[in-house]
Amino acid sequence: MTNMTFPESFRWGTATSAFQIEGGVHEGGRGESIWDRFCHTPGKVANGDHADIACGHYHRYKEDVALIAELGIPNYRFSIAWPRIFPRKGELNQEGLEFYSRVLDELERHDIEPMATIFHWDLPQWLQDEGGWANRNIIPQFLEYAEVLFKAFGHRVKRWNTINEPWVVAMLGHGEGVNAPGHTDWYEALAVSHHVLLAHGLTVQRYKELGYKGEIGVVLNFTPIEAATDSHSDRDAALRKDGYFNRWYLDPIFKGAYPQDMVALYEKKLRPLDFIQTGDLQNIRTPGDFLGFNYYTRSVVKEGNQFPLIDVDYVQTDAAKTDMGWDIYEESLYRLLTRLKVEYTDLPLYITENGAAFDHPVEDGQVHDRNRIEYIAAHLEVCHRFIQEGGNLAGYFVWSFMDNFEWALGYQKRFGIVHVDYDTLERTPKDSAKWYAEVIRNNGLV
Ligand code: GBH
Repeated sequence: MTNMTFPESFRWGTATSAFQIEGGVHEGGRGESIWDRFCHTPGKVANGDHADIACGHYHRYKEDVALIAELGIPNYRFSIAWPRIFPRKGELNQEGLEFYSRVLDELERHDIEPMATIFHWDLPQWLQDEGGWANRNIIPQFLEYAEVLFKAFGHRVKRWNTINEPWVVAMLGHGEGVNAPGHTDWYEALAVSHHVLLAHGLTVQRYKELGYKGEIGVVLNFTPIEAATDSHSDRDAALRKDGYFNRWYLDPIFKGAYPQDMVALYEKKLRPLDFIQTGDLQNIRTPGDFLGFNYYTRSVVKEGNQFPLIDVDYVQTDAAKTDMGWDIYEESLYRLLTRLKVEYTDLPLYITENGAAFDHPVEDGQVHDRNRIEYIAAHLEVCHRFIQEGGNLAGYFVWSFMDNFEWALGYQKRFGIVHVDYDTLERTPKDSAKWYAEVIRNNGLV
């Protein structure tokens, strides 16, 4: 019989992002985002799916917040759509601010604490037209946007995420090209990565300068890497992929320097990283008040040429997989937590996303998603172990509150603990939602 009680102060939550759930893309004065453009470019998103309607949260936010409350989930992480706030250059849209103000009203009415993400990938198209994240001039624009949010909501939102997953913005958006804006230029991707990190650091500084007392931090995505064999060449391959995925973000934020082995490799493969200017790394080294991170899976690699930027091959394992094809492997979350503590930071950690894509039908108003429950339970067990051993894990947010638009994969992948019928937009809490409600009530696994 397990009895895994979490600390009283532990924050249980669930997460979403604006573009993935809101819809209403032409409403409330919202402008176009790079993801609208990407969705409506043939061949970019599976099945030609787009997010014009998505979960219809723009109109159903009251119902959604009420459901979060009914499940007893005390923390809700959501993102603010930049194109609702600045639909066009220099144009501040009050209606956009009012929408999020109404969302906050509902959260307050139900005693749910917000955690707001300033940027979760939906860049205004007008900014992309000026070069987007590849152009360093985006940084003052980001700071202006962040400051508008702080002034509008800083007294109501006590926990901020600057940027969700710099690696994805940079590498999937500008290197691999599977995400908007769909560019495939590794040098550009590294410049983007740098500008995103800089925007993060300067935003934290701005928040503090303005005198706000809440918590602010970045959200990184980590994929722990394992070598397929013990050979030197495979271990080096794993080190490179770890550099590419993880250290490239952790090292500048916590140690004030990019990892030297990766700088040397990138400069050899590409060209000198001349977008790094004097003083940048001091500004990036601004972790803020916590480290948020998203964890889904590990990756096993060997030396090879499948991925020429870093000379690695991806290796299939026989671990059970989610519908994303990702290994279910909670032990690497445990090792990751430990590594963050030993090598990087004593700051509170938040798991700002963890969850699994599995598809189950609605049967008699129920959705029996046992494998999602098992996935979350297994990951919570290692969280508990880490806390027992003195680890500073402050909270856990299930991705996602409801099924939603899974970016380039469209609506096929269902991460929600609440099922969404995309024809009727009806919400049905899955077994996992009821189970998670029980976990929260018990403050742990019993
Ligand atoms: C998050 O991205 C996003 O924040 C969220 O919007 C999204 O819906 C959610 O996750 C689910 O995808 O190729 O096997 O090495 C997660 C993105 C997931 C990217 C893991 C890297 C590595 C898997 N990351 N992935 S592998």
